[in-house]
Amino acid sequence: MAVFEGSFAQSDHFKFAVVVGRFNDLIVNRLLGGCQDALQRHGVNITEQVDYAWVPGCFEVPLVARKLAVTGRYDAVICLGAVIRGQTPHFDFVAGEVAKGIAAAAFQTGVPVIFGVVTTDTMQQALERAGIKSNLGWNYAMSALEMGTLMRQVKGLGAHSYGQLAGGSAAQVLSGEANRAIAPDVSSDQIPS
Ligand code: INI
Repeated sequence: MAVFEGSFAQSDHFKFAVVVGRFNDLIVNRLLGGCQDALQRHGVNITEQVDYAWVPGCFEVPLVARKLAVTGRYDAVICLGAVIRGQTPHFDFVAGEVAKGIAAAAFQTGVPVIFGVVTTDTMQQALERAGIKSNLGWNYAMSALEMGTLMRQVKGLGAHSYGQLAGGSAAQVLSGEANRAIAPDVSSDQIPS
């Protein structure tokens, strides 16, 4: 039996990217602070081991997250943003697109892309999640550490092991052909295995 589980240590050789949507910067700056605090307290040098990208808002986050993930340089990409319903009628579009885009970026590249986007009805709720009560930036960093360490564990597994774990003939899921089907514009040597 194999049990794969990420940990929160052994992060000294890890590399992370953080993509921040600047919109609602009062909130996102606090999320970024919480995220950096958690990374730092788990042994990550937040200047040398972390790269940062700033984009105008959440809508632009997935494009840059995917671009960074596909380089293969990062153990995880952390996406931070805040979408607040009270401020705009297009909350649903922005929130929906950023969620879909982040999921696609992870799935297409094989790199953990963390959904660190606070979606709330009011600014008060957003503030509560960005430091007044707790700071979800911390949780997003922990997810990145956990997924980064987990992916290093499973990276060496061949298709045979995957088939066994999935309980069947899922080996082809890891093949270049399948990757090309979900990410036709990314050549297979760019997709981290
Ligand atoms: N971007 C956000 O990150 N959060 C929001 O709440 C938001 N609202 O409410 O409009 C928002 N809009 C900007 C959007 O992400 C794009 O930057 C913009 O539409 C340009 O493409």
